[in-house]
Amino acid sequence: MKILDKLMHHDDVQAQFWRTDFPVLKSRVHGKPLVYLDNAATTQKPLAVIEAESDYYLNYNANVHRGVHALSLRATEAYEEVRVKVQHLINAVSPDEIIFVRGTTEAINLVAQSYGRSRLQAGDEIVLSEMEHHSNIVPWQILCQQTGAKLRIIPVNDLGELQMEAYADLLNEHTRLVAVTHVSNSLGTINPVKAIVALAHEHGVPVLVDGAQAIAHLPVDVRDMDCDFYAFSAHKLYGPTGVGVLYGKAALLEAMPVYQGGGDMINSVSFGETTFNVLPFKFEAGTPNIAGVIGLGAAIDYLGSIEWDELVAHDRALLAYATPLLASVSGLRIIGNARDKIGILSFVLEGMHAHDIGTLLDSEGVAIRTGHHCTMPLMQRFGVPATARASFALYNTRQEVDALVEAVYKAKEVFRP
Ligand code: 7TS
Repeated sequence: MKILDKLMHHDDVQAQFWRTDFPVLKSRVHGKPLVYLDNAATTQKPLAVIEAESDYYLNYNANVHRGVHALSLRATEAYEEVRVKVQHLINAVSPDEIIFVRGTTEAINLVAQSYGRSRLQAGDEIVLSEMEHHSNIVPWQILCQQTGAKLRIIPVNDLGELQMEAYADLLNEHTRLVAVTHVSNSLGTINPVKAIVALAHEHGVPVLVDGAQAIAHLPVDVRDMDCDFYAFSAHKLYGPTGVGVLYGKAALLEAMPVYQGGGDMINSVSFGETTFNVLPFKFEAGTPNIAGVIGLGAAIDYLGSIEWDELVAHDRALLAYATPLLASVSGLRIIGNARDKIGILSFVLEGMHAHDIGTLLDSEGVAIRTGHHCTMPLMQRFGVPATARASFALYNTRQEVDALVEAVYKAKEVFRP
């Protein structure tokens, strides 16, 4: 125990050091030091990311892929360098497999409307799980309305884990696509994506993995996972909002029809016929979020200065510290107790609505998210309308967990009958 304490302490010292890179963490809220535990919604940004974006606007703002002038060339170079950084971050084969989009949501809609709409028809089936975020449900429902395909749902057990036997049973000759989350945003569950992909591939079915919650918590290797598509948002990876990535295997992306039409995605246009650009530009219509992409590059560089082992160990240590502390609060139930999970703690408190917990915690400076977390089917599965959710990032400390637990006790006092 002593050794564990020491290790955890070392871990906290490290987090205190990382904190200094994030200017907003010095803020006070309602006169209290900010305890930011809403990282699954969006992470805070290190100064390096903020400066990279402003450096672009201050020093070389220009459009990409179109100008021969110096600023445009510099902007294009900076933008394209990030594609290579993303390629290395997720171990894609080629930068052509990296499509810049608005975020996870747009990445999934792109696959649904391009890949899905061109290939699916009535009677086909798409397999999702019960723990999906709405952005990995609704695009498929729209596709089902358009094509007559049907959704099949992998159930979740009481711990919040996918039931793999049920998944195996769902795969059949009608299955055309599997779309599952790598990590649940409401439960923290890490899904066995490699096994999920392998099983689907046995049936010749491609798999889209929603990596929104995984990308900042786990090393991601799309080649090892062998997924066909992988989607994530920069803003959950210490980067800016409004930008994200769709990874797709080159052969699949090549064969897919274009998604949006406009500038940059064409080869030549006449009123009679338009021919399209090559990968990855074929899927990037219009002026992209150049500053956002450059900010994403800075976020990847920032994370590159930290060992994954350290990040994962810190996340696990915080979760291991916080879980028993919260669980010991009388009337508190943790939703999501998967054996393999990241630092996300969803809970309900007897006799209190989640929104009241959120408001009372806010008055103590503790920022958490409350509600259904865009996973309404999962809330139904657990028989709750909403949860309160604390989610950790690299800069969170045990001290902050203590502040959370203390604030929960205070909130309970307010609601004592
Ligand atoms: N998929 C998962 C698993 C998510 O957690 C989210 C966002 C998305 C997709 C959508 O990402 P976006 O960047 O396109 O919006 N999740 C959350 C959350 O848990 N709280 O706020 C947003």
